[in-house]
Amino acid sequence: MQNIEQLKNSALELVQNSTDVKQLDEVRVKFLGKNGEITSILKTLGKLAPEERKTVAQTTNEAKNAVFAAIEAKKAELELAALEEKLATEKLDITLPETPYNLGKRHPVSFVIEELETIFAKLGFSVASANEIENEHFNFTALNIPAEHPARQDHDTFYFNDFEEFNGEKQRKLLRTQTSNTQIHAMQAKGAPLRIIAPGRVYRCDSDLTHTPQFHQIEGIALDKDITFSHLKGVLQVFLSQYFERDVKLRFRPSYFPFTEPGTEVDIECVFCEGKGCRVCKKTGFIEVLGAGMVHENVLAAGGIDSKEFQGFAFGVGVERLAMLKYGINDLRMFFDSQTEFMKHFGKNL
Ligand code: 2U9
Repeated sequence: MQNIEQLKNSALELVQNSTDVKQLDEVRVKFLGKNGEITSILKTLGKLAPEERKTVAQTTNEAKNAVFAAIEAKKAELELAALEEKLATEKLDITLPETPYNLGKRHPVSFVIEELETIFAKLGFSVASANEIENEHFNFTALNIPAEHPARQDHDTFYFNDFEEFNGEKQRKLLRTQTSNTQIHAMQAKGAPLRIIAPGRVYRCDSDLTHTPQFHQIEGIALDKDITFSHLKGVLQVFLSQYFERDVKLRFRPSYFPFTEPGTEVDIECVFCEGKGCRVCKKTGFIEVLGAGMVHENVLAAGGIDSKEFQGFAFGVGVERLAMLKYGINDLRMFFDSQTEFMKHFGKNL
């Protein structure tokens, strides 16, 4: 019993004299470890006479608990002291350069599409999409573009060699030349009233300074019982003013598109010279931005819509063109060159 008391006292002394956590752990192992000096006494209890066993066990357990509690308390004390010392001496060098990393940027086409989706969402339009591989019916016939129309000729359209059956006829497959197939599919699937925009990739066999074989469009359509040309004017006024972040002045010129009647081309007052006349607007004060009109009755019929009950407007705009005008990008081909410098300059942080 005296031995146990001595053992406890020497353990407690070693605990108190420990100056770091490692030393403290050595004390724990020495007394309370698997073969520790206090643990060993507990293991020999069986050899003692029953009347001795109880008191020895009790005293040993008390010693064990006291040493364990002292170790825990000392450990907390040492850890706190170490932390305080670290906080007092450690200096953070905020002038060190950051670890360099190359974060990508969003392509202007992507963020312009997102900007326009946000604007049109506020006007009650939802976003629709359809396949880029289409057949002649959905790309041309349904849009009132007759077989002899120049846009159908091979030089404007990328055709595939294969055909698919539609309306009992063989339809040649192609890469869509505008996103309008989306609206035809939506009319057939959802009917009217309908208010959607169709952003997406389109393809035309054309390549020069101002044309690339692949580009992006956003088209929109609004069908209801009482939609008029005034609604078209109002929607375009809000859309272009929000996009260009100023109160833009619009000019509507009569124009012809097979899928609209009447049709119009829409200009904005030149964003570079504010209408005074400059090189960009060729001294006219206006820049052409989009085409629009009231949806042709043949197109409504192709979408399964009764033109006696429903009518509406549609418009189409080139995404790259809008991006060039707002962000001062002067070469269309830069959008597709995959030059990282272009993205660093015109891209948007994610
Ligand atoms: C349906 C009915 C009507 C979409 C329209 C235009 C006029 C137009 C051009 C703008 C620049 C194409 O990218 S561009 O070269 N688009 O001028 N687009 S009306 O009319 C539709 C579309 C779908 C069912």
